[in-house]
Formats: sequence, C-alpha cells, structure tokens
Amino acid sequence: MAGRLTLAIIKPDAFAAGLAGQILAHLQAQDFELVTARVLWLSRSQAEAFYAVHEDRPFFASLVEFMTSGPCMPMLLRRDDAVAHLRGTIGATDPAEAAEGTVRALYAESKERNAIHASDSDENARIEGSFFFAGCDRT
Ligand code: 3AN
Repeated sequence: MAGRLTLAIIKPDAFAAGLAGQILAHLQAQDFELVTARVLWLSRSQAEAFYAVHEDRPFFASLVEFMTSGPCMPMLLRRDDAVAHLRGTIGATDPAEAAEGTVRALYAESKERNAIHASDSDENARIEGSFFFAGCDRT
C-alpha cells in the first residue's frame, strides 16, 4: 500500500482552538479518506520518542513541551500519493511561508505551534502510523 497511507496529527494548538473538525473537513475536501483517528494527551516520553529525530535541535525541549500541553488527534489518511499530497495540503513548516489556502496558512500560529503534523516519507508514514495505530501494518 506504499504511497496510499499517511499519518497526520492535529496538534494541541489547533485541537484546543476547536479546529479539529474544520481541519478534517479541509483534508476530506482534498479526497483524503479518514481510515482511523484517536484523541490522546501525549506523555513526555511519548512526545520525546515521536520526535526523537529532532532531539539534538535547539527547539526540541520546547517542541516536547508544546506537544504535551494538551490533547492531540493523530489520524491515518488514505489517498493516492498520500504523503506528498498531504505535505502540499498542509503547507510549509512556518505558516508565514505556507502557501495561501494551506492548513498552516489558514490555522497555524507559528513555526512551532503549527496546527498539524504530516509524515514526510512513505517509510516515516509507516513508522509514525504504527506509533499510534496497532493495525497500521494491516491496512
Ligand atoms: P514539519 O512538521 O513541517 O515536517 P519538521 O519535521 O522540520 O517540520 O519539524 C517538526 C516540528 O518541529 C514542526 N512541526 C514544528 O512544530 C517544530 N519546529 C521545526 N522547526 C522549528 C523551529 N525552528 N522552531 C520551533 N519549532 C520548530
């Protein structure tokens, strides 16, 4: 199923602002099918493990603080060319640089509090999908 599945997370800033429904509708309007979703409040160790690739970056502690500041909503999304299409749909990491009409241009506050995460490769989609959803390998 390579290329057809990806992971998104509605981050704590957007979830707390009540934007989960609007963001999901935006993704579904881009022909993403919602395979599954959950809402959870990440522990520090979960957030550190999820973002382990960034552990040496200067923003790591702040990122973990933010990602544990409230509930978030991971979801598996299905579509042709899912990873690339979702990255295009959410826009650049910094909302100031995100293209007009993208999720981050519409809803993100800052480079850190940027509303949504999306996997950046098929391999990471599988790894990150399995982080939240036991059935990811069966889809
Ligand atoms: P993206 O989420 O667009 O893939 P990454 O993977 O480079 O971006 O960064 C992961 C997360 O780390 C971002 N979503 C953002 O919340 C945070 N982040 C990235 N760069 C910065 C930065 N310079 N300052 C603060 N937070 C950052």
